[in-house]
Amino acid sequence: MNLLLINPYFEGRVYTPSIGLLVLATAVRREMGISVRVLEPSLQGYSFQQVVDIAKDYTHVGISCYTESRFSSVDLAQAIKGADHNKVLIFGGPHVTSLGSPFLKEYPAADFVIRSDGEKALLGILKGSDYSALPGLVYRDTDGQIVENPIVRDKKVNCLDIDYDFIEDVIVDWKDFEVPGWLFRKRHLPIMASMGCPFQCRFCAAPELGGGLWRGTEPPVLVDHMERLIKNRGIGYFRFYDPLFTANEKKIQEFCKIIIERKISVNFRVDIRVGTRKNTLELLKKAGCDVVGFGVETGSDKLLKVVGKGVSRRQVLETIQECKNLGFWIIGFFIYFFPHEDEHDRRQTMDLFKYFDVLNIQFFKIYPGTSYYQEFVAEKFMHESFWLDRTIPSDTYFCKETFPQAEFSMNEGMRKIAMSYDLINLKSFANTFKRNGWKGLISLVYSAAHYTLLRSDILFNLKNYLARRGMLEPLKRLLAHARVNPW
Ligand code: B12
Ligand code: SF4
Repeated sequence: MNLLLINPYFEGRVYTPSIGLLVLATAVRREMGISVRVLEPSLQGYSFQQVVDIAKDYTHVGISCYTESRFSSVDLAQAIKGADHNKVLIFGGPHVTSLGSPFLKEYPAADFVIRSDGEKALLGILKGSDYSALPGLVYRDTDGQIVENPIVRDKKVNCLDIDYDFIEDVIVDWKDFEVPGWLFRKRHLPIMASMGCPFQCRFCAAPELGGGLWRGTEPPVLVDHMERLIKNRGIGYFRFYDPLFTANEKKIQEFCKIIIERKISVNFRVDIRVGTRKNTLELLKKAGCDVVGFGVETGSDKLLKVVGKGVSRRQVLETIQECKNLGFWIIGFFIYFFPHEDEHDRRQTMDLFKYFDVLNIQFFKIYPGTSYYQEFVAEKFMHESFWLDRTIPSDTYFCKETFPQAEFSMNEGMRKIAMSYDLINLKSFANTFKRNGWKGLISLVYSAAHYTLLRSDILFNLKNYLARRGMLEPLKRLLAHARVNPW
């Protein structure tokens, strides 16, 4: 018996190996001693067919399924099952956690779905335990009826003690590319010390996935763990991927104080929440946290209320100011094109861009399990079958093509996002230089040309023309290979 775990993205998109798959791989190898392999095709350069071929050597195959990767994960499962009917195929991850039994019903190639934390049920399947006792397991009983076991969430954090050897080829040179240049000289490592989030943002699936439960690691345990990684792997910079690192500020202050007392020389990045207290920020900075990210999402008070962010524009500005005063490198996460967003809201959002060192602007997408999805179902804009419909793109943007009530088409939205990046680059020369060093000048010329071409529709029309003739994707691949990205 052996196990292959796959994150089925085949081109770009994934920058960091999945910590969830590492948690599962570590747990299975530790407890059962069987051979386990983790595949990150997008990061390791494996094609779809290569993954199908590798799977031939494994008895059990686990596939992680995000909403974006729902079709590629199913196609992969079907190809693997098609090559050998005896393979046991297990699905887990956010998309199937939200969907549960309808997913298993629709796709016979899937033998099991595991909802939420996967370790216990996965180990149970491998050990041949009684299915009815496995938490979060969705399976077919002897009569072929689908049974859905309740989710039971462990209070213990499972994401800390993972074995990075499973993806050594990826991790050895892994970098968080959003940080200032001087941090690039250090050895980077993605890490996670807490799970879940107690907040209720309406666009996010976290409230449903984690049941509102936040679980954290005790500060001394976390620092010991970091010291081991510094010593054994030569790590100089940790990127914490915790959904909300600062959920318990008392614990975070204790964590910082231990680092300071032990005089550990390390840098790290965490995601904070708007409203994080000044003394917590001060301690973080002192302990070596030079980079903070935070999800602002929108600069409009109206929308901050509608999306349930629980903070105001004034609080956003205060947190920005405090971070600036303390000298943090700050990364802002924003979302464009929420339902009912208008040009005034977007201008208010854009007005905040100038304060950030790095921006991450996303096109609003609908995910199952979110409050927006429930609202759309109630208003009959969507139905459960939406997620199974192949005519709907895997990226579920709130765009005209998919939702007639949306303001923009996908192309129009993408163009607005690209133009926002260019504009902000042009408007804040100082930041551009700070971000890109001597390459800043090239970056400014590039943004000016890109913006002009987009505005005058030349690039936009060219892109559409190429897409219609099926030439856009090959060209994009070629340019990506040459490390040029004009889109
Ligand atoms: C941290 C995080 C990230 C990090 C990932 C860090 C890492 N290297 O793992 C980064 C920033 C890279 C990221 C990227 C993305 N993310 Co994200 N992310 C989160 C976040 C905040 C926490 C996730 C978490 O707690 N992970 C902890 C680990 C231990 O859990 P896990 O990965 O989920 O794995 C466990 C279970 O899901 C399950 N499981 C997972 N896979 C499998 C497979 C099998 C076979 C089994 C049995 C079980 C199983 O078992 C695992 C161990 O218990 C959540 C929101 C939240 N608060 O929950 C969003 C979230 C999961 N992300 C989301 C999305 C959309 C994405 C992206 C697609 C965004 C994008 N467009 O680029 C990418 C996809 C990346 C990928 N597939 O590789 C959505 C998912 C919604 C959905 N239905 O698909 C969420 C819910 C946020 C949201 N918008 O609602 N993300
Ligand atoms: S967006 Fe962030 S703060 Fe809001 S519910 Fe999701 S993980 Fe929590």
